[in-house]
Amino acid sequence: MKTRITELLGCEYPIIQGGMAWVAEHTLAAAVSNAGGIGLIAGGSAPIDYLRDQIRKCKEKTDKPFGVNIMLMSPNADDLAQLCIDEGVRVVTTGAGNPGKYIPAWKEAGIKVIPVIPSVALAKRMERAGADAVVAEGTESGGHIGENTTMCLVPQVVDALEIPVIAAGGIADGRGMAAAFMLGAEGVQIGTRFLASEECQIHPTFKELVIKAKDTDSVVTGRYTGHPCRNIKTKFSKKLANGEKDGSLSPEEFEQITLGSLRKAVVDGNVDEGSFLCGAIAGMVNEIKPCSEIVAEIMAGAEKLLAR
Ligand code: TUI
Repeated sequence: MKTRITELLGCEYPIIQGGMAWVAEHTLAAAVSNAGGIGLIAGGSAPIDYLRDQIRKCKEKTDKPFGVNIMLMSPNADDLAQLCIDEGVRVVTTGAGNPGKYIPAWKEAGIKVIPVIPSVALAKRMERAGADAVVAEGTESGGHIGENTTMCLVPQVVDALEIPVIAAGGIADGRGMAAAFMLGAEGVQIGTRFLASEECQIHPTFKELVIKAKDTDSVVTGRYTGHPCRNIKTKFSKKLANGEKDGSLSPEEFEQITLGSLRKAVVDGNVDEGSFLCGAIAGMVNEIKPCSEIVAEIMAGAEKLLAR
């Protein structure tokens, strides 16, 4: 399948793996790239040496293009942004903020720049700032989210921009991909489906929570802190949601008890104190498979529908 996204990124299929903080490390990224998509390594709030090591290890595992996600709320985003230039990274996606100040240097270095955006206004700003494409991310996504849904956001962003649009949020199979293309997207970004992949290095408890999740098993917490996050429902995330609703947990207390909670979920599988970030589509993810099978199934499903 050829779109402006496969041409821009030099990949076989227009499927980009989400740059999930703490989750998206080099094994997963290399597996998705080797499957024909674009794997991403998440910079998150990682130390610079960790990300450098991950980029180099990924290059050892694949000769296909892969990228890095820069989480702009990270205190060391400046250093991680420069590292991408120094290490010859080919694709950068960004999240949780406006990457405008980094775009000129990334473009100068020949990096393809793809900001993740939750609104038309920010999408337009990113196009004007020189972005090569955008990921229009609906509120169905896992992690830090905006308010608009994929179904509403994607066609409006497509109408507002000249550059290609990648749809994200609630896509986990060929039907979702075909639907996104009907809305005008030329690529999809997929996170939750890859959580339940063989190559994903998260704690087995995290994978089990994804596989067991039903349609109603995701919850958004932290709206009152200004950083709403979609999680799998657990005792911990329900406690946060209730504390927010009934006022028993102040925003400061919320920030305090969620500090380090991504690591506790991903590395320790700690269901009492961990935040298991996950999209609303988890109910449809029921089996752990290799990334190559996941990508092949999504592509086969989408191509069949789009050929009708
Ligand atoms: O970034 C994400 N998803 C994430 S980042 C993350 S780590 C984190 N940990 C604690 C608190 C917050 C984040 C977990 N999941 N997705 C892309 C995304 N970007 N969603 C929403 C946005 C966004 C929001 C505001 C992008 C730009 C933006 O701009 C505001 C401005 O500066 O105008």
